[in-house]
Amino acid sequence: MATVDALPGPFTFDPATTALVVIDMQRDFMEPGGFGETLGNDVSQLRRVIAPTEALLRACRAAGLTIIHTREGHLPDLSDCPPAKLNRGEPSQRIGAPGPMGRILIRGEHGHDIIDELAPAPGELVIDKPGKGAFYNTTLGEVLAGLGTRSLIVTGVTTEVCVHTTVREANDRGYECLVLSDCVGSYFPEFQEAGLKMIAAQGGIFGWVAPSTAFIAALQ
Ligand code: C5J
Repeated sequence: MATVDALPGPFTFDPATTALVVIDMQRDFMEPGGFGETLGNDVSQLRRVIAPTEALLRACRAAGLTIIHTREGHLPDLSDCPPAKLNRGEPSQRIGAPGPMGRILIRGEHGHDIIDELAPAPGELVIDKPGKGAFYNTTLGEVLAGLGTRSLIVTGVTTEVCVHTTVREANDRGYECLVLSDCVGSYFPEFQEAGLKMIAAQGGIFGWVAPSTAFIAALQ
């Protein structure tokens, strides 16, 4: 077992039953011209997450940890995108509309894929998800059950949307979740701060929070 100095208290995990989940580090959220920018966001806010996540991936690969990447996106015919999601934003820039990186948030398009810096290594799992949570309408639950996973180390974007939704889903399913504060990002600094506080408040109501350096130190 290993222990990380975290909030609201020590996070103890067994690397053999722990998986790193890297959420939605896609061009569509991270680069100009994608889904994130069409919703009016400043995508440069997310760039600071890349370097610590690269270091984290190196450490997790060296330690032999299970690594899972997720991508948010939809089928080309949009049959998996409910109107409540589709009808957001300016009509010419909605999900499925053509953009500089291909159709916005559509599987198989350049913008939908993970940024080059954090590209999955051979053998790492990639879970495509139509929603904000990584468990909704995906095989993630079955995959984790098959691996005997008990703890999740969660990173990615955005803190208050897909990271929060996934951690809440995971917590309800019995996983212990550690969110790495410097490896998650929001377009809104105030949401980043509040989003992290919400996880660890109330005795760790749905998880723990620590910097990636503390997790890497515990892993070694
Ligand atoms: C959003 C995400 N923000 N990956 N998706 O729409 O957080």
